[in-house]
Amino acid sequence: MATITEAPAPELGSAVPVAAEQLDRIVRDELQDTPIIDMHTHLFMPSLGKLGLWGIDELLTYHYLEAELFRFSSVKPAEYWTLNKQQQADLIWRTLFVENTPVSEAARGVIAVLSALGLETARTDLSQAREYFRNQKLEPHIRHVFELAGISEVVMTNDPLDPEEAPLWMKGAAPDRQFHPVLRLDRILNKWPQHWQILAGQGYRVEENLGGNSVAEVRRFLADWYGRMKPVYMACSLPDTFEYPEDSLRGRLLKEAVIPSCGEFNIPLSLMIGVRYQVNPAIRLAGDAVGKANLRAVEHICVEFPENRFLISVLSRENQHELCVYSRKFGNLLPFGCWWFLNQPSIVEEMTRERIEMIGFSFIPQHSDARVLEQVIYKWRNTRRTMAPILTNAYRLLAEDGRTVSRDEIRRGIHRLFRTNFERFVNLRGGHERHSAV
Ligand code: RAT
Ligand code: ZN
Repeated sequence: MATITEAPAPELGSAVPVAAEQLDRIVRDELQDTPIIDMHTHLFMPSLGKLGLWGIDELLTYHYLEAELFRFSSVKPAEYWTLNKQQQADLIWRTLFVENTPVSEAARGVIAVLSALGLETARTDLSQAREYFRNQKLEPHIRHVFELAGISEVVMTNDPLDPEEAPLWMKGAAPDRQFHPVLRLDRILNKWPQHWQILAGQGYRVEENLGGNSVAEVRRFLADWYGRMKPVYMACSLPDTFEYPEDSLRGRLLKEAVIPSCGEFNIPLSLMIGVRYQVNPAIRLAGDAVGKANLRAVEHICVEFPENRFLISVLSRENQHELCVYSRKFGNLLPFGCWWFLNQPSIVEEMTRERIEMIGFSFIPQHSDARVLEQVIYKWRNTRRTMAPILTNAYRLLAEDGRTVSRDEIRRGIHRLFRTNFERFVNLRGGHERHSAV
C-alpha cells in the first residue's frame, strides 16, 4: 500500500536554521514559490469544450454568489432563472457589488480576480471586464491564470453519465498534462434507479435491483471508463446520512463494484461526505446544505479494505476532529480540503491547526473546488494567506521546544502538503501508464 511517509530524509544536520524573526517571511516566500496541485476542481481541459467555464459572467453567476443574491435582492429565484446569463451577472453585480459592499468570501473573491487581472474593481457596470474576457484566447489565458494562481495542475471532476460530457470522452477528448481526470460516480452510486438504464442502453447487462450479472457489468463499465479516461482517482459525494455497511443499492455498488475496481486499478477512492442535497430546490445548485455525518462509515470502510486508499473530505465542521482521529488509525486514509462551506478563513484556520497538531503534515490542506477558471486565483491566494501564519506558528512552537528548521525543511513541508502527499497517494508520476503523466 502506498502511504504518504515515503519521502527521502533531507540532510538536516548540515542545514542552516532559520532565525525566529525570519520565519514568517520565509514561510510566505516558500508558499508563494510552491506550484500547487489543485486536487479537486470542477474545471475542464480545453478539449472538453463548452464544459469549461471562464469569464466575468460565469464568475458572477457562481452558485455561492447566487445563494447570497437571494438574501439581498427582492428578485425571486423563479424570476432569476428566466434571465439570460448576462442579465443574471448584471443583477448579481449590482446587488452584491454596487448596492452592497462585497465582504463575503465569495464576493471578495471576484474582486481579487478583477484586481489580479488589472481590471477596475469598483465600476457600476461590467463593460470593461466583458471586453477584457472577449479579447482572451482560452489556452494562453489558462496559462496566465495558472501562473497568477501559483498552480501547476488541476484535477477535474468527470461524470461518465453526463449527457454533454460522456460523448466527448467517447470520441477521444485530447488529454492535457495540466488537467487530470477523475471518474465521478455520484449518479451511479446515489441515483442508480434513475441511471441504470443508461448503462443498459450502452450494452451493459445491468438490472435496476442489481440482480443477475449487474455487479460484474458495473465493473466492466468502470473498467471501460478507466481505460478511456485514465482517472487519477474515482470519487463520489455522499449525504450526511451515509452509512457503511449499508443494506442498499449504493452499499452493494460500493462494496462489490467501486472499491474492488479502485483496488484493481490501484487508484484511491475519494469520498466527500455530509451534503444535505436540495434543502431548497428553488435555488438549484445553491440549494444544498450540510449535516453532521456518522464517520463510523469511514472506519468500517478503512477496516474492511486495508489495501485500498481513501481520500476523505467531510463537510460538517463538527466532523473534523473525528476525521483527524480516524487519520491517526488508518494509513490508507488521506484527509483533504476544507470543502465548500468550510472554505472560509476562520474555519480553515481552525481545521488546519487541528490537523497539524494531530497528524503533522500528513494531509492535503486544501483544494479549490473552482467551477470557473479564474476562481483559482482568489481561492489559492486566500489559502496561502491563511496558511502562512499557521505554518509559521507551527515552526515557532517547534523552535521554542528545542528544534529549529532550515529553509529546505520548510520547503519540504510545504511541498508535501500541496504536492507530494497527493502525488504519492494517487501515484501521479509513476507506476501505471497514464496519458496525462508529466
Ligand atoms: O463546492 C461546490 O461547488 C459544490 O457544489 C459541489 O460541487 C461539491 O464541491 C462537489 O464536488 O460535490
Ligand atoms: Zn466539488
